[in-house]
Amino acid sequence: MARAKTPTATSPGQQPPSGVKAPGKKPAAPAGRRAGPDPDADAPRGQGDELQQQAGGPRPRLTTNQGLVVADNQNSLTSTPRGPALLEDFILREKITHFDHERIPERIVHARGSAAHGFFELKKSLAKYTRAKLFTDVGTRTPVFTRFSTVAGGAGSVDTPRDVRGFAVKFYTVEGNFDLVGNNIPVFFIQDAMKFPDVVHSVKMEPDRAFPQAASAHDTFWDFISLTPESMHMVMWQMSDRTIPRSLRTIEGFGVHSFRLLSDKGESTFVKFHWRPKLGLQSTVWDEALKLQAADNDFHRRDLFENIQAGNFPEWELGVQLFTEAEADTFPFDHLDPTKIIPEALVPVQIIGRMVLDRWPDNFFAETEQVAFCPANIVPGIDFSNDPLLQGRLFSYLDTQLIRLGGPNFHQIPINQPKCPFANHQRDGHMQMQVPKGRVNYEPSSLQDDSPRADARAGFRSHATLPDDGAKGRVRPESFADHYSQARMFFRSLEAPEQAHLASALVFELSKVETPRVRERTVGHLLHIDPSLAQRVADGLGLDALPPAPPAAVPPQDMPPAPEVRIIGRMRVTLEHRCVGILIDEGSDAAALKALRKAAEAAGATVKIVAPRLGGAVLSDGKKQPADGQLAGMPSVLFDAVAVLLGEAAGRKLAKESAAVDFVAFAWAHLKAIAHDSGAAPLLKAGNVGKDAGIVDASDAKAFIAAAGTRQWAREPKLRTLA
Ligand code: HDD
Repeated sequence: MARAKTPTATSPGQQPPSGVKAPGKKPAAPAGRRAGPDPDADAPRGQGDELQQQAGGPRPRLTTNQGLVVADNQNSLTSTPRGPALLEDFILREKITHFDHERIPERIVHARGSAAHGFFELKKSLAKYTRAKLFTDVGTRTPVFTRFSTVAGGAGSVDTPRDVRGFAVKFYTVEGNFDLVGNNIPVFFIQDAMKFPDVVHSVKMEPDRAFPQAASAHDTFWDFISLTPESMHMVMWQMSDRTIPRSLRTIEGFGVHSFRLLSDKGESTFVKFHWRPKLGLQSTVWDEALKLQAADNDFHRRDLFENIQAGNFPEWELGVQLFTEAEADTFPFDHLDPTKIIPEALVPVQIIGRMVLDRWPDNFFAETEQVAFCPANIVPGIDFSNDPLLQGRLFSYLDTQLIRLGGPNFHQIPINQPKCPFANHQRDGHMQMQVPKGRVNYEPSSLQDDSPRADARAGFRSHATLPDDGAKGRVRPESFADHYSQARMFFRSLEAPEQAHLASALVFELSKVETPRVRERTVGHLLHIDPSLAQRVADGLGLDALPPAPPAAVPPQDMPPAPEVRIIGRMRVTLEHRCVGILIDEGSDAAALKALRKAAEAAGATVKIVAPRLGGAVLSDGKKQPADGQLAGMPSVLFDAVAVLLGEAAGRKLAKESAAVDFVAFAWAHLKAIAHDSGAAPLLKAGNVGKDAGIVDASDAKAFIAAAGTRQWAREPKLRTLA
């Protein structure tokens, strides 16, 4: 059927095709015509123009990548208004081509991450041990970019699975970039980089079915783990509450490997790096972590963003453990084995500075996605150890950036560039951004005085390490053979609730494993770690009998407890930089709300108002209080503590509203404090909320603040069966 041909907009200079009405007079819009943004316009206009005018003020003009000003960003060029698009439309082609290439390969591990800018400030000089200026010049602030990540999930996966968290810091020092690429756990699954592709393949989604995403609770992971005894210490940490953190602001970070510090005289001291959160450690309970996945996929990213935007800058102390080669020789384990920690009773952690993250990136892709960390990025005064995992990493990261960022010039991307001068004779390659001048791109040379030269005094020098005795070969050192002693030390050092969580986590994960022999093989290893743990997990799985323990190359030794591995006791009892949710509805007590909010804010918390309607509710004083979130979309898992202030009628109504019942029931189940008034009593009853030190009268703001700063561990045994 022939239809009227109606233009919707034209570009300046473009004449309307003959026989077509010029824009400016409103033609009847025929059915099925192309949608145009503004058929009434005298001049070509689109939605973009309107938005610009609404926002007001001059704007930069939209151009192509060649700088050509674009007249119409709404319509492609067609032979007639309803005719085919023309290949000639270079503006459309440029735009679509660029869009088609917007994605780059995501990281094979640590794909999902969030990052922030900040600084590291040195408080205590390590000049005796190193000439690295970032560790000698007290008071100096070195800019940093820090990226946190989960390990197993893809870039679009959730923030709160049970998983290790990456903790990677790029220090832009005056002597070049130093990357401390660590995790929130101080040990690793494997001892040798040769096994890295295997452990990663096993934890990622299974290759034939492409699930589960971002989860270790499946057959291939536990198959690998149960055949890899060296992973047992890390498995204890992984199954502990460390891998379900409440916030990225409440995790520790560890450099994992031993590195070397080198003094001016070339003397070497080993060092392990520790990041300690100023807010203390805090984790979720497992049910809370699961519900957070549904409530907010971006929970950790949003938490980091909102706190930085609010000026609640997250802060960590940097600590070091320093020890000599001679001291290392006395340890009952090999410090070059990345499955071992150095207990703090053996080598204390000294705090030397602090890191503050105070600026959210301007652009996620340009910075957080394109940042390229590499453990080989070190500065004079720091060197590697022979840890075989570290040695493999020194190769892998540069290699991965070549494929991920597309070529050898990724160091020129602004987020990766050193902030000190850099110059060499490397040239050309994909995406070369620099325009080097002159004839000389080689050395030795005599044609150009300003061509860069090596500097033996200021430059990087490796430690002159003496070779070990022994033959070349593919061997695992005997000193790496004890796989269970530190796993036992970890488990036995935990507080009782933490031990129960760990056992429950193992039961949860292994219950998802379909192959009985994999489950049983894993429980067999637990016998070496702690027979009571093996029994709890076997009972939780419903095994008829304990499986045999596999042979242990070295029988486990009892080590003194290491209290530093606990979370309980290392959480700060505070509401500082935490978030309180207050549920209100029509008729809520205005004075009580005001008092509670004031007290929570004075304690350093952010307060968010939750109501059945986003528009809010009219309070007892007749004034309308807008809400920050609607009840169904803002459940209590999002808060560290909650309060419920309800008038009599609203309390009775919400007691029949499942989102409101869940609000209080889950706060109770997740061991959080709840302040309430008498109007909220029917709701608390409907949510089966019991009584304990965490359930307080809303009029007692002081008691609420004290209870809200912590979790009610004593409540837990009343609520769920712990393995
Ligand atoms: Fe790795 C990324 C931490 C062992 C190979 N790793 C990556 C990131 C962190 C870690 C935090 C993300 C960096 C970012 O935010 O961009 N990796 C560790 C720790 C390890 C470890 C603490 C053990 C102590 N990694 C390890 C080994 C290998 C790799 C043994 C290979 C032999 N890691 C990589 C990688 C990644 C990576 C494939 C993926 C994306 C990237 O490097 O930039 O090269």
